[in-house]
Amino acid sequence: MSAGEQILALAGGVGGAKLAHGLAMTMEAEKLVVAVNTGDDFEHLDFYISPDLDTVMYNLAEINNTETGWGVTGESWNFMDALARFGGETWFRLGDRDLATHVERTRRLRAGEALSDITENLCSRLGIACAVIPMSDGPVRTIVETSTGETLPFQDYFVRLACAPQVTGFRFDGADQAEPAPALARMMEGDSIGAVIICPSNPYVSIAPMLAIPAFGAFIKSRKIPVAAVSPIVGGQAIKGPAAKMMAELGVDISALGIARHYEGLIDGLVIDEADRDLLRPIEELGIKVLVTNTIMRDVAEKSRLAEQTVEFARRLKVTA
Ligand code: FO1
Repeated sequence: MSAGEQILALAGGVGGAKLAHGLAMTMEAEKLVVAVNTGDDFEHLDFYISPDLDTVMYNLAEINNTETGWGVTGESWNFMDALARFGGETWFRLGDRDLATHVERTRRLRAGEALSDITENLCSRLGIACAVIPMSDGPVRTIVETSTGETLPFQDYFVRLACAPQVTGFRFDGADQAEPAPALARMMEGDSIGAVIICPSNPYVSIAPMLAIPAFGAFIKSRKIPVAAVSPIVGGQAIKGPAAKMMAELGVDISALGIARHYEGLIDGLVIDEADRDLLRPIEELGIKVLVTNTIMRDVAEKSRLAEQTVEFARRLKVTA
């Protein structure tokens, strides 16, 4: 790979998976590397579940469940129904098809394979041509700090309690000790990456866990390579998920400007929606270049168009610090 040819996209959750899909549809496969958050991973019913890897993988393979935003399309729930009859734990729903991913991933992890190797193999079997790499092979676990003083493992907060607790902060257990997955570390040491794109993922629980890994954060913060983010907040609302609720609870302005301030010093450019055009000036005053376009990705055409525009914008950016 020639110098600067690759794009490193940081993704987690539905927004990240959608833009990753757009990137995969519009770029040559060898030029795209998608690094995926694993802070949401947990062990459940004795399976190792990696929700963001699953969501990115299913979206890129075009087998994602568009109704739920997670899991596989055309899903059946016989396993869950049977488990419910035994009084088993059903708050985290594993569909019959999705279950195959967790069974196979867990088996290989227990046999000693690295998460990144397993991911590479599962993606290849699903016909995904670009690189999809977990942020780390080592464990990093997002812990949600709440106003009652209680701390919650991420999936307890997100799924079991439906994001109801008021958040005061986040912790990423294990991040200090973690290294980027080997394939990512090699890319970060080389010169193939020409730009980084932070997908419209939740900045607190999808992107922050990656940046909390020292070598990962140092690479992004080194200011050697231009970094562009796509705002997950449009018209004062999160397109999906609890980002806006979290921002409110953390006392942050729920807007693309709030996102710009959050990423200030880290990004050179921010892609914002037409609905937020009036924020162009205040964001530029932070020293961040702005691209205003339609950022809602309802279909394949909208994903591809946003992906193309974001790549072009990111490649044109100059490192500002
Ligand atoms: N999210 C839910 O809201 N409810 C579920 O029952 C659920 C099950 C599930 C199973 C496998 C998987 O890969 C993801 C699943 N998710 C579910 C989504 C997931 O937990 C979150 O969307 C992410 O962690 C946030 O990005």
